Amino acid sequence: MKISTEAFGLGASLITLTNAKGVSISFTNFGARVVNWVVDGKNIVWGFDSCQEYLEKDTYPGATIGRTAGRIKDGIVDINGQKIQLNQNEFPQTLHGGEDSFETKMWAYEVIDNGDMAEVKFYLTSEDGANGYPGKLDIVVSHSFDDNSCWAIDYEAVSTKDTVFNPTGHVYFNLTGDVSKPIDQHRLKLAASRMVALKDKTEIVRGDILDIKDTGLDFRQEKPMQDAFVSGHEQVELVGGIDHPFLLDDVDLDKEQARLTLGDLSVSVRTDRPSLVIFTANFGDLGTVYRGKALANHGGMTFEAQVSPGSEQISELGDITLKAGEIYRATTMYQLNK
Ligand code: FUC
Repeated sequence: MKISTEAFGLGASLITLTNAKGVSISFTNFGARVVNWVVDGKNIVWGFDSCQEYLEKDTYPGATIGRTAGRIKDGIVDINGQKIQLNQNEFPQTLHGGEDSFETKMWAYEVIDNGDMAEVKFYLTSEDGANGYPGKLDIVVSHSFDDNSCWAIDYEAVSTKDTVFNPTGHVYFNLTGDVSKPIDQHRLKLAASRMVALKDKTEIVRGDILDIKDTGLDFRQEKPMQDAFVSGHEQVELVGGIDHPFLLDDVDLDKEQARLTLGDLSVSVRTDRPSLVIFTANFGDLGTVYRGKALANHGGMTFEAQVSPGSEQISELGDITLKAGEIYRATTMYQLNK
């Protein structure tokens, strides 16, 4: 593995790993995020050119999200029967762990070269009470990349107090390499026959799980994203695309859960988390400029592996409690095929 490091602004680094196939992937310790994934000259993930640009435009793309990914209604969680108020950065909700969370932190890091695989390990301590979350939390997020072009994210964390923890990775893909082109013609295969319904434009959960078999949101047979966008499905109409937790039918790290394809390029997703939040960048005509190109509506899509948001309202979704001293572990992998 070829490894290079350069300055990325505000004292941060950009670390680039290039494998034997000539595919490269870059990470920065600002938000422990992925910035570039370049195959045949095409950059297939959203990214900016410096930390400053993330702060000016959007701090979420590619970032490690935490302590809790997605929206928590009224920012209230129940820990051991006690109601805890979290920072309400999308008032009255908590989004992605509250304001200035993992995505804007400078993480410590080290790079480990194992020959046909290299690993960038990011370290962060989140103080007891940060954004209202109990417990001092030590987190390690490891991004590894190998000669088969498999990018894996491993999470490990431990808290000094009982708390809640549900991180994710916020990479946006656009396999055209150009964010001004919508992902409508990307084909998706997704092993999910159920999805969590959203209530209204606040995008908190409604309280029910929807059977999506044979609807516009059923991707068990591969089909273009466009088919969902024009399906007229009430949940698609509500948010102008997809911004939903899909519940995986068979949670198993060894199984392909999702595959996004455009032409001869595809990315398959594996995870040990029970759901994938797919967000199709329903930003309308916002037009944020990435690498000189103005973002189109549906100019990218995420696969945010996590326990589905809304577990406070729907217990079937899982439990995001992390007990004091218990080790949290999770893994998600993105495999590039071409
Ligand atoms: C995703 C979405 C949200 C939000 C954010 C930036 O996780 O679920 O709606 O816009 O990212």
